[in-house]
Amino acid sequence: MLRVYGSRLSYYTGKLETYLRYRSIDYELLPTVGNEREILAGAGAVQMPVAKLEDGRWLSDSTPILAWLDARQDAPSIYPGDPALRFVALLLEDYADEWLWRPAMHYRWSFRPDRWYVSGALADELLGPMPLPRFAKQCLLIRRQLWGFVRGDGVTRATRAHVEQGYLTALEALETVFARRRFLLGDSPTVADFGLMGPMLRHFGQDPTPAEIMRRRAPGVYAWVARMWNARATGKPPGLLPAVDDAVAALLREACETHLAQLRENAAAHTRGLTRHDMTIQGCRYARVPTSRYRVWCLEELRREWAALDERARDALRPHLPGPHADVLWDDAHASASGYDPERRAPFHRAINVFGTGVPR
Ligand SMILES: N[C@@H](CCC(=O)N[C@@H](CS)C(=O)NCC(=O)O)C(=O)O
Repeated sequence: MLRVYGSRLSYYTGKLETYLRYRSIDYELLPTVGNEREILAGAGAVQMPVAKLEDGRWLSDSTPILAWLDARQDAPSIYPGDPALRFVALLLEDYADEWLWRPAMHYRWSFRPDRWYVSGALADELLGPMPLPRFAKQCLLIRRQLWGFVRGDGVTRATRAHVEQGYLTALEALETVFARRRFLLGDSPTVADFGLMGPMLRHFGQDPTPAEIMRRRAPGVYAWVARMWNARATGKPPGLLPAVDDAVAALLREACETHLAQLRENAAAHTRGLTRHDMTIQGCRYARVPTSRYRVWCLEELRREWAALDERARDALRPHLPGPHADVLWDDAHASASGYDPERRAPFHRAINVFGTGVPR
């Protein structure tokens, strides 16, 4: 039995829960609030989710948690055996984790119906014992999230349309994929599907405004969210694509133009010691976004995966990884040292939040 500290409304808790259900791993969902001291001491950072094994060890960060759990399964892996397809899956997981986060927070907290629904649910779930009226708890939550993760993360009148377009583009690409097959890369879910469940399950598929957009524009994606939630490993060979098709290529192009461009700017800012920086993504200028040491580590991990590929896999991938953004994967000019988890102990490391101590400062 795994103890998972998180929330029924949390992005990365949804990703982990989908995986645990897929593998039929028993877990108990516990609140983070009220257990902060224990979590901080055991896991290094208070974030959702963190998990505790029966032997007392703590696990942090959904990406290494999934990798660690999956390596222990006596069943076909969610990481594709083909090295090129494995890289595609890892890149899409990171794009889902770190790029779609901004539109997910924007839709949740910028739209009135969404923020009142979510703040009410979070107030009940997380802040129950706090001696304040429910309305006051909701106001506290809305202020923290809106100023921290929306306005504090570069969403302004100038960038809002681009932020929303990021969601719509993902929906369009995924709708094309799910018109052809059940999961992103074939007949079984890979880590790319689990990664995309982060934004798609608890935010876009559940918050009123983006969920209505999903139902109208991409009913195939809406059905895939339910399919993923209900998916159980069968033990059969995964039946994945022999190579990237045009539908996945469209998503990869978007991931390069957005997420890899963001990782490049973030790494450059980190090297220069900047706590905030400007970035231009697909022609849209974001001012003073917070620099993330955690995302420097994400880039290091992707670069490590790229460096481990043989020439055949690289040749298969290069046409789908457009420059100049994808250069960040192989060009040493973009290398930046996070100094995070140097002993490679994740998910049993001392974790850090994506931004400083939680919300951007
Ligand atoms: N990289 C981590 C990110 C976890 C994370 O940032 N979770 C959010 C909630 S979904 C959180 O706890 N944010 C901290 C805060 O709001 O202070 C993972 O993949 O698990």
